[in-house]
Amino acid sequence: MITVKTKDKSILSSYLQSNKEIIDGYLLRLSGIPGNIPHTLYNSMHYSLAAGGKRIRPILAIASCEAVGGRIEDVIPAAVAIEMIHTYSLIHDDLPSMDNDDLRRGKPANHKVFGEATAILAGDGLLTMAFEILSGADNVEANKHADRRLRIIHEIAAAAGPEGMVGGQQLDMENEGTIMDIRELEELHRRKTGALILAAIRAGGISGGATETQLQALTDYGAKTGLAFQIADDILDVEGIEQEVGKSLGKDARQNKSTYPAITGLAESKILAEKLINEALAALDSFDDKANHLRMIAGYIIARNS
Ligand code: GRG
Repeated sequence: MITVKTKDKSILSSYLQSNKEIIDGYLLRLSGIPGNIPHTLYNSMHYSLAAGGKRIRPILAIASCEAVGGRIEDVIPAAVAIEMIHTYSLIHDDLPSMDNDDLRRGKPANHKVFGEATAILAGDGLLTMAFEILSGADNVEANKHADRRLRIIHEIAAAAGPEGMVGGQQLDMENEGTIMDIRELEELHRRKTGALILAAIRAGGISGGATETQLQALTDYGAKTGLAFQIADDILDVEGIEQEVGKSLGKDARQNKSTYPAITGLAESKILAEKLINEALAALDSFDDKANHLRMIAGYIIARNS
């Protein structure tokens, strides 16, 4: 069993909190200037960005950048863009035509407040704005490494797109009510949840100037943590507390969805998640202490309550 020392727990919680505040600051500043955005669309985008969330993807990007000796300012555009893409996916996922959920991040889902049409556009707005930020010419630091920036844009687009998250969502819809085997479920999760988490980790490494060997190790870490994250999410849907998780729970079982607990049972799901996290930690063996935050986050991914 992965045990987290009390000292590590407090280091991790202040690391998560301080980086969440940094990301919140950028997100709300970037989306905080209505500019030429029509008022209602702006309010709808801002509503979901300001609704909270753990910001785990941007924090993983920052920790990966740190692990290879990069500076936080190098990774901020990618970190912020990925959180915008993630937020768009949650808005669209909650729509009546998709997962039909009323609650997200402890608040009414976007379409419950702004209506379906505006919620769709708010998601579209966040997705496209993410690429505006990633490719923006005003980022002096990122401009020094145009090659890295182009690679990051490509990787994030591929992870979010039809071969990644969007494709995963399609598989999820198609498989509702069917019993998937573990291999099919793993493939679905690799696309729907894992691809964007892995892209965050790789974007962090690329931003920080990782060597190809370091990037491969981060990729191994990211693939394992991405899957463990989704298994933990499946477990929370069964065992979590709605006020803490901030979304409707028990839906997977009601909708007859294939999940790890449904297929392998709760106990086996927990063992698998822990095994994946141990493998993720092993992938970081060649890194020095600069990867310690990344190591601590791995434990948090399966111990979280939201
Ligand atoms: C609609 C294109 C499209 C994609 C939707 C991400 C997704 C695909 C759907 C969201 C529903 C879901 C349970 C996805 C699994 C990924 C996941 C665990 C999302 C929640 O991420 P957290 O826990 O949420 O990081 P916060 O609110 O903390 O940001």
